[in-house]
Amino acid sequence: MNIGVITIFPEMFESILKSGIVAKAINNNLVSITFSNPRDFAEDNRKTIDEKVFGGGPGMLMMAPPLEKSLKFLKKKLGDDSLVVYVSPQGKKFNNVLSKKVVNNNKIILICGRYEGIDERFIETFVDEEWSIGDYVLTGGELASMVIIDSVTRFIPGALGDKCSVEEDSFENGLLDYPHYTKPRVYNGKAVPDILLNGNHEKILDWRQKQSLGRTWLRRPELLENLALTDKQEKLLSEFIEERKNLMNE
Ligand code: 4FV
Repeated sequence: MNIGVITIFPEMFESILKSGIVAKAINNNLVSITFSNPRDFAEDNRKTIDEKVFGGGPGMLMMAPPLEKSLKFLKKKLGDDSLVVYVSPQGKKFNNVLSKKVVNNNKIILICGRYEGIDERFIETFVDEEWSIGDYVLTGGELASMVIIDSVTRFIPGALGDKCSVEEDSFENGLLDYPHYTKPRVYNGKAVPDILLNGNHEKILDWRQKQSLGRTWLRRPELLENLALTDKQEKLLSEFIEERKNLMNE
């Protein structure tokens, strides 16, 4: 997987290049990250890459020409068929589906805005997709790009130690994850649910499915709307709701 990043702050990415799953994937040649700094393509010796916004208003905007040269530099390295993504609050919400799509595309160039953003004509001319990591405003696209790189890397075969952990991810089956427990068996007077200690895998699977369904119903009911639950899932969810009702009435 080849990732290109256009940013005026490449040093911000040190954190994911030096530690964790992304660093391991890079060392195992599962992913490469190539940076391009628009300042290196600025026309003046002050390396100006931003200007005032036409029509007035606060703040500065990143100019199209240095971004274009920066993009062409990366496309020469990664290939013209790279998916060009601008990360901004105006984009569609990034999620696991988009994340997996990137892995299949195998080449992506992430454009990190700064200031008020970038010239719209660059977006119209060169950007394939605009993605947002959430409805809040960051000071730059770098953190959003690191979020995307981290998420995508998890889906690269071999990047995560235990192959099956991606399959059991949150959202993998459209549901929130079930609760997890580890040693000590009793913590703060709270014991691990017995069901998890009696080794009956069928019952453990049912309990986990019930918890995932119940949590999703409680915390993100909108996720259930676009899910066709099986009869068994419907039964498990109604059991959860019933048990919860009894719990609340105790
Ligand atoms: C953002 C987001 C985001 C907007 C102006 C960078 C900032 C500044 N990117 N998801 N939310 N970007 O806030 O992706 O240029």
